[in-house]
Amino acid sequence: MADSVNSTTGDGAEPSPDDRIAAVRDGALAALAALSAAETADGLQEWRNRYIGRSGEVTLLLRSVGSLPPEQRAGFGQGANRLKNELEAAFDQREAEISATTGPVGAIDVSLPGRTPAKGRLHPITQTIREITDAFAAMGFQTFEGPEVELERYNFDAMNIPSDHPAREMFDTFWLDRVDEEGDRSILLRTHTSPMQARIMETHEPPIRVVVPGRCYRYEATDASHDWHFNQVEVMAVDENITFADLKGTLYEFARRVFGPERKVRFRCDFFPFVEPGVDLAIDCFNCDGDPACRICRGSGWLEILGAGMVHPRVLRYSGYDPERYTGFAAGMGVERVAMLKHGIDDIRHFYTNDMRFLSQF
Ligand code: FA5
Repeated sequence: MADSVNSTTGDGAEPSPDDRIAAVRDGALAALAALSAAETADGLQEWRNRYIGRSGEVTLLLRSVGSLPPEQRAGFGQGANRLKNELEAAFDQREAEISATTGPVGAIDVSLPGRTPAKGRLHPITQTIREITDAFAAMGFQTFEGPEVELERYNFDAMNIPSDHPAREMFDTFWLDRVDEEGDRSILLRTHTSPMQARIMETHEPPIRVVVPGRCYRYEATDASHDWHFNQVEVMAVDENITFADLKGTLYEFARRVFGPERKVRFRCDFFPFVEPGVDLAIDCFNCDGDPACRICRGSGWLEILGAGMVHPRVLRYSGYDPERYTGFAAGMGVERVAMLKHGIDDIRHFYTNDMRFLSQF
């Protein structure tokens, strides 16, 4: 743009002031006429910036008035102002012409087919957590959440697993490097949601009926039904006179609500240091009829979804409850396992690979 303002004549002499105005005028009008009807608002705006904008060629002409000999200044200034008005009028006219053929410049063409907005959705595990907590809410259970980075004291000691107890080996644990005053590592990524049993009992009075969804972490090898991080929902009821029949009735009702009445449920004795007696609950495998090669149930015909039992008297006592007066049941279920059974998913790792072909099915 500076070229036309400072251009010289072919013989090297400075162009006259009138020639400079004429050169800008010719260039600007030619460029304006060349803007095709297909031109967008951008093309018009570019032209405006180049010629009559704040740093446009006409503005530069006007700014150069001061450098002319005094006798030329008034005439040149008037000529440049006239050019500015002329180009503004030409611009308005051209814009109107283009609008007449294409519609208002920059306007939205409402006759174009619409674009479907991409709709987000909840992750299948979030959906499953909500289904589980809803099923328990209908039975009077409140939902709580707790920390994923947990103190050893809650994850193990409060759960009747002191540091010298072999049951610690049941949990392959991610420890944080931070050490306490004794030089021990005492903070970890929780291995289960059970520590929330103690946290809730410490801060609440019976009767307690709670469910606690949340992530858990274990330093273990992954396969079709095990991941190194997964979600659990802890279930706990504590009051006077809670019995094993309450545990069975509640978990059967949960299974009926979430899986439907036709699915088979199996209770078996199991050991967890924080319950007595302990059980695990399994649902019949959707993938096979006891085929030994089944990668989900390894031929057992069942997929375990939760551990449960009557809250151990030591756990009650640790949290300040009198086990002579209060009893309770607790359970911890794997959310991914529930989702696998509900939707017939044959590998737990599908949930966390972020493959839209998988996720968009839910
Ligand atoms: C526990 O974690 C106990 N806290 C459960 C419990 C709570 C028992 C209250 C008694 C009273 P377990 O390690 O079995 O137990 O895990 C419970 C459930 O979490 C399993 O049944 C399974 O569904 C799920 N789970 C455990 N490990 C994994 C894993 N690596 N990947 C996916 N799901 C898992």
